[in-house]
Amino acid sequence: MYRLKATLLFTLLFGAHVFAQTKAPLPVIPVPSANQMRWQQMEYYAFVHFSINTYTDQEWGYGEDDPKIFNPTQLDCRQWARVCKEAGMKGIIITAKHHSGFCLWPSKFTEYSIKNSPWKNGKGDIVGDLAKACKEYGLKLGIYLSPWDRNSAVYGKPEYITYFRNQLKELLTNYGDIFEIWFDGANGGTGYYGGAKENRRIDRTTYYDWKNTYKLIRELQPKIAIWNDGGDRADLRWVGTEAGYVGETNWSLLNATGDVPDNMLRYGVENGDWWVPGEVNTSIRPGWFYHTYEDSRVKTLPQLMDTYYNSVGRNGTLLLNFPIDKRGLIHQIDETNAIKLAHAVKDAFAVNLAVKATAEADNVRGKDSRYNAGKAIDGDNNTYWATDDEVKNASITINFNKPTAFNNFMAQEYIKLGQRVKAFKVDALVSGQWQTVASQTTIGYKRILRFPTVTATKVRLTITDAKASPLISNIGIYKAPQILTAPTITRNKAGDISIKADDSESVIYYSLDGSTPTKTAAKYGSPINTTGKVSVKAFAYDAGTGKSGPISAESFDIVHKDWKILNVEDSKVNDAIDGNTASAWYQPRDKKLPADLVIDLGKSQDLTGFKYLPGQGRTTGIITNYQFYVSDDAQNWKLASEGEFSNIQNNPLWQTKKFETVKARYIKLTALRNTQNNDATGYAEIDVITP
Ligand code: FUL
Repeated sequence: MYRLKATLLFTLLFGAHVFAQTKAPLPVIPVPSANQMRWQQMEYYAFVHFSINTYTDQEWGYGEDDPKIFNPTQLDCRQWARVCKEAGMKGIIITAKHHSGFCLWPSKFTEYSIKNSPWKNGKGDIVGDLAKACKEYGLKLGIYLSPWDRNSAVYGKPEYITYFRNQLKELLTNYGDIFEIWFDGANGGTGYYGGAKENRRIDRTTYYDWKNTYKLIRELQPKIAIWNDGGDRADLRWVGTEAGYVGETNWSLLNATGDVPDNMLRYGVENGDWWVPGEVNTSIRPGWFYHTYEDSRVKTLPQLMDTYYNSVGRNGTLLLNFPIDKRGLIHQIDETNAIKLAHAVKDAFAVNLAVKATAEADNVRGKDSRYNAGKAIDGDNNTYWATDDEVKNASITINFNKPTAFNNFMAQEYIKLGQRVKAFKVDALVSGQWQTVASQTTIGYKRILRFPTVTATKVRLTITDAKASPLISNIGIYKAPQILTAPTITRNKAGDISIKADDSESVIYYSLDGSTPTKTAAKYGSPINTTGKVSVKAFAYDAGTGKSGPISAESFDIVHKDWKILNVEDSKVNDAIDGNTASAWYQPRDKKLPADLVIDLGKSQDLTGFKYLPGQGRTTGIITNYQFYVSDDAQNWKLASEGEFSNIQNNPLWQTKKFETVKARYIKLTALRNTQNNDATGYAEIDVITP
């Protein structure tokens, strides 16, 4: 009894004293929910886009295509899961229903699904197959259910919400745990709508009654993370682009209410009152759906590596899309490149040089060993270096004790107690002198910086500003191997081909006949003049390491040398046919739609299609609906093609339209509508396709 009392007294006196000195840091609100935390730790997972429009070569199905055309010959969800696993991903989100309304599971509530396709005689269930495959490979499953349904007769009416929720119930009940649900922001517009074929507009803020839809979702799947681009705030946010990056400054916060303009999507809101972390969604190819003509446009290792650093390395997660091909498989090139990324990431972060070093901080919370510098290099995410409450500017120094080369720096905040760091810098002690390697803003869950190799004995992380005492749970210092980039191949109006590598020290080898170049191929020196169709391939070679970079490929059709734009006086209009994708021409401000661009090809040609590239890096003047005419005399025009450039707003890349062969000397592209429903019209390039 006496001993118990003594212990109690001791604890009260001394224990309380120690406790008072080193109270655990209070959270800086808002903080992530357990679901958001679990999701963030996944870091990298896959999207698969597959639907009826895979078979019509479209990005967006209109909702009218016959389910009979959906007939994959080798569909294998286990292949998808194997590739994703080998690619280092932690889950797969499937387009169970894309905008066309076509369902990849046999929904009881519609006939527009695989049950009316020839695949497995209508007895198949792709969502079910994928759920099984994910289980087998230890991956989590996510669902994309398009709120917009271009097939449904009741889309736009209140009955559709019941239909939509019925489908949600099927998907969230029958396939086990779902880690994420994805509701795309493209909502309303033209569609088949059960034969009505009309334009249906909805009010994105009210139509779906998200509040009650979320309630239903959380009841069915308590551990889910909800991604929503429009409507009410959900758990995760879009980063405002599909190009594969989030802002360098990236707060995992938004405000619970109010509009979310692009800059908030990109950078978050520093003083936001709602935890909404960013997810970087991008495709491994230009499009989300499979198109054979994109086989040579699969993102290469350096491009994927950039995407990785610009997402996972910037406090985001990476949702990388594989377009499933017509066979029902992830294409070999996509597989190869994604696995190369996994190896490169593994190699880059294989050895954390900080682990064997010692660490010291200029301030440690309550001088308590539970919060000392060592906690930032112990490899444990649940421990952290913390400062006293009032200290928002502090340094931690990692001492290698000998000159050590590195080119990557990684830091993580203990975000369970909120995102705090507003600014930081990294210095290196090189030959006894401190040099600043990087000055940056936010850290968040994970921040990775790349820079030219430095050899230093010490590395110092200084938090220069924070919302409250910074809590650093992990620091990583790495020497990542160099990655050679694929050279850029361009052809100007005169037909001169230029090839450029990002690395100025490498040698470029190339071929002009579509064959794969090797080190015995021609060495690039200066621009090569070409007069006709040509298929160029090139790669950079680093003689220092004996390593070759990835091969880049570009195909060019007939040269533009004799092309003239007839209906515009402005000489800058040539930017639309100069072969330089970085330059663009825009119709004068007072020009109303429809707007024409008439081109004289110099002589009569057999044409089988055309290509349009909107101005790059600008969000204005992007044509969505067009007509394409041909003529022999620039007087009498014949319509060769008309339609929409689907998803061009989010993916403003080359648009290819094919048509029946026609002979013509003059072409006319008529812009009917643009992404912003105003009259701006721009062209980075227009090209033709010949047989
Ligand atoms: C976009 C959609 O319109 C695309 O088709 C794709 O599904 C992408 C992930 O989201 O906004």
